[in-house]
Amino acid sequence: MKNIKSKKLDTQVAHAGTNPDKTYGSVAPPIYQTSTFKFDSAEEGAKRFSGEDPGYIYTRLGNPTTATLQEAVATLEKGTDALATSSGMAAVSTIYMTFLEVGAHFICSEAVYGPSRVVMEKEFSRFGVEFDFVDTSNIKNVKNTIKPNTKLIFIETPANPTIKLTDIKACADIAHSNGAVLAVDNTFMSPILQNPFDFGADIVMHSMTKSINGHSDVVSGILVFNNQKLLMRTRNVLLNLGGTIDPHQAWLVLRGLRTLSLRVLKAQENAQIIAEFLENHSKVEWVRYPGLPSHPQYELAKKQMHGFGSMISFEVQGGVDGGRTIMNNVELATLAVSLGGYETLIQHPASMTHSAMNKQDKIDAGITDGLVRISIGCEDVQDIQDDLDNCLRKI
Ligand code: LCS
Repeated sequence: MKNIKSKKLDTQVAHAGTNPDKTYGSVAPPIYQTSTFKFDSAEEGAKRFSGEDPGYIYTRLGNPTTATLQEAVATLEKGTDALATSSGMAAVSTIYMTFLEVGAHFICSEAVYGPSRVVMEKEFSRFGVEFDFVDTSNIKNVKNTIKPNTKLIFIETPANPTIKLTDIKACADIAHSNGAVLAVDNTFMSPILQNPFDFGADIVMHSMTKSINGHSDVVSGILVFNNQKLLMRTRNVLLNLGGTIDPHQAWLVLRGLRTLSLRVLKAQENAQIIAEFLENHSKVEWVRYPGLPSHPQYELAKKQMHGFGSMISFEVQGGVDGGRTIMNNVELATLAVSLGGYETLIQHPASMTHSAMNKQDKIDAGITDGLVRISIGCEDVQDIQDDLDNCLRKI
């Protein structure tokens, strides 16, 4: 479709990404399940490698199915280009590898998806990278931590699993006045509910395992850019390190993406109702959901998000034992990690997704033993509520 960028969001979700099939007119894009591409002559092969001929060479370096997905996500995220990766963690570690080196300093939200923090503490520390994990929901902490050698600021907003928010614009201003790059993990929001480029972010990252694919059947990630220099630096690292996506994986994600706004908006509508139900329940100690006026950053949520999403954290009476009672008695919600699928998933971050984090760091970051995280799905909301109510009665 011509001028897709001028169209409304739902039209972009349905049509973004050029179908590479010019031969048969297939409506669904083909899966180019090939590792390599034939050259018509030695001269053409040389021209492809030199960049003079833009044709494909080898699937790790580029593939038409992957390109369609990248173009679609870049359009939805209001970027110009994207690089799809084999997992969300491949996207995270590619950014770290691209923008950090020995002696460089890194600032990150203290509550992020566990491995995004642990890979820095355990692996990148071996290469002499300096790092600070701070509560970026208070922007003063970022200001006080930045140093002349800070090269990368990485934030997650809302944060996994504390649902704390970080002011993207304020972080971008601090990063840029120091010559650093701001990368935003936008997984919890999807491109439908928040667009970090609008607030000055340099790179937007997603674990596409979550809402973008949305069917809990594919692991993948993506990095989106609106700056050619940053794109090319990152592209070289990704293609050489090899964390690129497979064409079949890309095709499945593109198939899931076509219903992204329908799923995200339905799950969000359900989440608002469930968050209010939990907040008013006598067995619930506290609830964190950006759509509740009780969220300490409700005003920031309204400013930088188009909606409040489908992720809720809460603690019930009895702390960790109460939380276990919920998780061991759910019938509709599934006790499993991951999020952003069509179905409701519930899990315990302290012993599951964030278990590799040091105990004190978890306490400092607000990942308490009693915190239960729920990813609300697209089921009938009354059934989700009845399921939770039934569990809460057992406490
Ligand atoms: N960023 C965020 C915010 C995530 O939630 C995850 C995975 C990742 C990055 C990594 O993506 P992956 O490599 O798994 O595609 N989050 C998970 C979670 O909360 N439960 O299980 C996985």
